[in-house]
Amino acid sequence: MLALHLLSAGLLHRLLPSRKTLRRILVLMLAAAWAAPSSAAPQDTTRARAMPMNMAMPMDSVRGSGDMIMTMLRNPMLPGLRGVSPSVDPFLPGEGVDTASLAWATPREILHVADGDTVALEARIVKRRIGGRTFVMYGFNGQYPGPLLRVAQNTEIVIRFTNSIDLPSTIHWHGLRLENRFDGVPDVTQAPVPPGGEFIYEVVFPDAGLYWYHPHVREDIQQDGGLYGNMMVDPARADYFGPATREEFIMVDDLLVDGDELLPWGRDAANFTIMGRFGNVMLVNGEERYAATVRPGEVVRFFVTNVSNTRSYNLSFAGHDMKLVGTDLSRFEREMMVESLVISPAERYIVEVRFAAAGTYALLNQVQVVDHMRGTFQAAVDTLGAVVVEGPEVEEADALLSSHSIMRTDAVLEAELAEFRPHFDRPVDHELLLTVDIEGLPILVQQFISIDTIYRPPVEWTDGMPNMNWLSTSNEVRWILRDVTGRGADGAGIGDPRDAPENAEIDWQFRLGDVVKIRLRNDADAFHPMHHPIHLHGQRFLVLSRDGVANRNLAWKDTVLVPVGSTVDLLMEASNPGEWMIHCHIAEHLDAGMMGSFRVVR
Ligand SMILES: [Cu+2]
Repeated sequence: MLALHLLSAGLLHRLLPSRKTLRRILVLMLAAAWAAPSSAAPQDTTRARAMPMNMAMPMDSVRGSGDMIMTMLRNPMLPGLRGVSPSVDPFLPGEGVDTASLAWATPREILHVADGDTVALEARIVKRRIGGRTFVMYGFNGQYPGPLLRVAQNTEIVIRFTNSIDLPSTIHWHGLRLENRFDGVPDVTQAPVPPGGEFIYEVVFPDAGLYWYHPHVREDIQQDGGLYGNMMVDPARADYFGPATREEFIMVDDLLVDGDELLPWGRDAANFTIMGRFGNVMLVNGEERYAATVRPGEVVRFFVTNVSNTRSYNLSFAGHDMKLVGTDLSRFEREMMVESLVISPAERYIVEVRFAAAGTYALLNQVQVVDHMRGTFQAAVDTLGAVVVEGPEVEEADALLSSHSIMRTDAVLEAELAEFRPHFDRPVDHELLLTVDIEGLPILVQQFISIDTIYRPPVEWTDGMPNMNWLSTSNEVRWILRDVTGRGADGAGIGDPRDAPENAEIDWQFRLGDVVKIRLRNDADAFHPMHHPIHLHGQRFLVLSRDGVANRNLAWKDTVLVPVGSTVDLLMEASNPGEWMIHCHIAEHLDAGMMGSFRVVR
């Protein structure tokens, strides 16, 4: 087996039989392994600790797609791979810290912060109780999620950040067009803040809406460990939002639990780098179940943020249409009713839901699950919580019914977009191919991943190959933004595609005020293609089109989901000087290199 490790992927392809034949062999091997799990996989607890495929999980905490993951993880590893573990040492938060000395995390507070105020945010090691088990995790000011900072548009505040965790850290203010030196990118805009260190951020809020903050160092551990919080920027315009009786802030997340512990992260590099780290426990605002109680006739404005490392969601409130109002940096041109909301990591959406009648309505995540081992698709539903509607109808129910049925347009946004419309049909300025390079994984894993690309769902809603994924680390997997500008459809039009700048080599420069068309193309022929939520720092962009189909309802965004095989055209306004990141917001893809930068100069 060790000797086989040394073989390169290229050599493998020449030596081994066709994909179809291999798939048949693998399926037979898997069938044999599944037929005799107890003899093939001894339930030794020390090995279970190291190998997630043997771990046990109480079924009461497992639902829907989480259930799917656990089923996969409990299956024995491919024959020939037992005892193989990732090429990184395990890491858990707070190793060596006396758990008894740690404070229990508390639910988030809402901090109303006025112009010029200073807020202290401290990243701490905390104890959390989730599903009857105690975990050592992280929390800003000891809270889950971190404090919700509520500010007025066009204000400026100061954040005194103290790093009291066991890793270097920073805070990135996701979506804010703030001064470059406060963007929180380690070794680009600031030195990482060492454990025990401090950093002062000056944070401005030029755009109304919903934002969030999180570390920009090892997000796969720190953000996943609980370091995230929302920022709500209340609009200067009184008519920005329509009538609603209540506001609810929802941060959706998932956590990967292995028996009584969290499944370890990689110490020096991320594990789970192919698909990203999918959790098996769904969390809303850090709790296993979301619960709200409203009265009949209420219209609730939900502010939704996806803070998961990799999981995208398809959210709905059973039986209720949602009015789609806003997203990352603005409202939509036109409000519209939708049945469900697809939200990828780091995106935000603002939706309004009218609850007419008494009852209990589940908050659902309804997705299609691909089982890469069996090559099958199936529907999966997670219940993330519920809204209970009870009591007497609210007095303003009739007025709310009529206002909720009106789809408003944003005249201010329309006027602003008029300046940009002349640029909509211009040629593409820059084109990035989103792809991957995998080398050095065990031969069977490499082959399986290669074969598995026969199934290329546009979005991977869950992890259909968790064992392979767990073994893949940033040492073997390199996710790539490849600048193929002017190189034609396959990226080979002009010059050798291998010479195209990748990730850190990308060196775009724009002038302040430039309007730039950026094409993102997700390579369906990659070794293992995956969707990518691509995030641009410090600027705002419009999603002009998907696969050549024009977007007829625009909004300013900072993060866009690019499904497998899709081409998405963005129009970016270079409105903020500095050196800014463009990267995938799947935390493990970022760790595995999927980041470049561009400069905006005056
Ligand atoms: Cu990605």
